[in-house]
Amino acid sequence: MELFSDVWAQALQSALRASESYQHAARGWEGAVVLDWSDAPSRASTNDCGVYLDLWHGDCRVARVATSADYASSRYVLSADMASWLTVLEGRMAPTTAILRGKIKLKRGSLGGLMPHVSAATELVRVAQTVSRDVYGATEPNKDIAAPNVNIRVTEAKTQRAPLQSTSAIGIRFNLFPMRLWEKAKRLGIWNPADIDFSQDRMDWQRLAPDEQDMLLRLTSLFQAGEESVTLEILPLLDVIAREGRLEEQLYLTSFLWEEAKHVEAFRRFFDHVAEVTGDLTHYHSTSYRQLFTDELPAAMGRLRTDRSPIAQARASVTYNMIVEGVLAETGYHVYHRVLVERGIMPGMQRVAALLKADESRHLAYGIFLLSRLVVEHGDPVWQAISSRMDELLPGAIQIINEAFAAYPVDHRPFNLEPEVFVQFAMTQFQRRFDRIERARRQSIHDVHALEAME
Ligand code: MN3
Ligand code: FE
Repeated sequence: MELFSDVWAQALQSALRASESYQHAARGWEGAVVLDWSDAPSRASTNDCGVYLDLWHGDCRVARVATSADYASSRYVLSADMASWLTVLEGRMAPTTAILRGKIKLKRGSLGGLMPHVSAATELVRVAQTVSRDVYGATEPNKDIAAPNVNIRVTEAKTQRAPLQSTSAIGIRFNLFPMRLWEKAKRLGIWNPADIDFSQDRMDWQRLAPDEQDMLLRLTSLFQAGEESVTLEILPLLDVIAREGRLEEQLYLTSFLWEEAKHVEAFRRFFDHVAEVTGDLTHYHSTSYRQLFTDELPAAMGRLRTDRSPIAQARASVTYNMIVEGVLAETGYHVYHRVLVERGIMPGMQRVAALLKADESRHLAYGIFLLSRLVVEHGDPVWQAISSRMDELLPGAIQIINEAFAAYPVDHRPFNLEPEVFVQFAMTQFQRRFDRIERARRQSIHDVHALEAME
């Protein structure tokens, strides 16, 4: 009895047909999928080592070992080596993460088309996990790793401050990575939102089509609420770093907070002086958006008030830096900036987007540094916490992109924007950073400080 056999395919079909949660999650899904085993030893041609699933509105109509014709007619071919399939089937990596990290490759079909069906894919994999356990005896997903409450080396909240550093023999270590970021922040982060001239922007705004205005209002309201959230939620991290006596990091983090505050100001100036809207904008905030910004971010950051463990710090930084800043803010500003530049409109907001991108790249560089330092200092338990936190949040983050586009007809999207553009950019950046942090498992603290100041 093997994975990717006919018996496995049929067991999977029965389990899918018996699963109410799959039927519900996949009710909007139409189209066949081939799950391809790329390094199968029996492989004679490129098209004969996969399982074909004909999936239709929550049903699995056919399941069998895929034929060449199945490969050619399927909407999606998802391909991976056995090690990667097992990572997913044993619950060690979420399917979305596996696709985004390139562990599972899309040999056929578009990522953009798959995105609206994140929950269907997740349910399918969950069912496949139970089948693999029953039929194949695969191990239970590692609950210890996934559980949010794992703590290692929990240190009691210090009530006493570490001795002052700048008057000690240590002084300030200008060569450390955070000090190099601080130097950059003092040169590049001193722009003033109040100095930006929005007069041309206002004229350009009035000439936009209603759906284009709606799209820009939507994106800006997501940016605005996001920037306010990160400004409010960064404080517990500053407190942890201060109490650990990491002076150089604390110096840099003062610029981090000040920059987030200016981002809040800059977007509000757009609403006040360009779009001239006064009403409530929260109707643009979708379910997944609220989940991340109202629940996950405040919970992960707020936890640092009572739990300063490396695991809690890692989960907070993944949420704040990797997901909110890395997947969402940076991608959003990149696409927003490109749209305005390509249309040659709103020079004031072009400048805002360019400045924000530069500021955020320093924030992300700090996030990568912090996570790498935690991995070097505390080893694999922290790496596992990072990886499982990314799995928890990535599907929802992608869902936010998808939900932002749901308001517009597929064949008539404002500015001809495709969700695919966002996802591709986010994926490339995300992979690069994930790999960077993973390298820290084999590195020393010296290597981590030798990071490029601008990644
Ligand atoms: Mn910001
Ligand atoms: Fe930021």
